Amino acid sequence: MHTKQSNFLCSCNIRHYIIICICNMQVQRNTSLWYWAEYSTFSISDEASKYQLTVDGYSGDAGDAMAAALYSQWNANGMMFSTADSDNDAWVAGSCAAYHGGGSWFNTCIVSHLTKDDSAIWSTGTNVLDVDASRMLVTVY
Ligand SMILES: [Ca+2]
Repeated sequence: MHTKQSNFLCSCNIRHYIIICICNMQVQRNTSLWYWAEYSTFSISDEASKYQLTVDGYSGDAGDAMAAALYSQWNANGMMFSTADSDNDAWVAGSCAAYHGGGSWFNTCIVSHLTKDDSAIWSTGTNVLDVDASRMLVTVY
């Protein structure tokens, strides 16, 4: 069973001026099956810190693409948020947001990119897998 059907419960650490908590990501791969990833810790810092992400405590069946990617330079944990006009990633020679489109907590670059322009990415293996659809369940405080 790859689809989680349950009441959404978000458990997050709230720090500084955090007003949005995203802790449950769902992706649909080309098999039409949905997979999910939930984090017991998902906190975002304030604007001055470029909305730095702390993510930990994975559970689910999608794999932990945000905190335990195959290569550490793909992890989103600890990264600041980047967009095409605000490059805060760890890729010195370029901008992950300009290259992939969308915005995210890019490292160099990322395998958990659900706002990518053409097709979302969620992967923990050797291949970066495209997904057909994705959902982020958000709790606003
Ligand atoms: Ca950069």
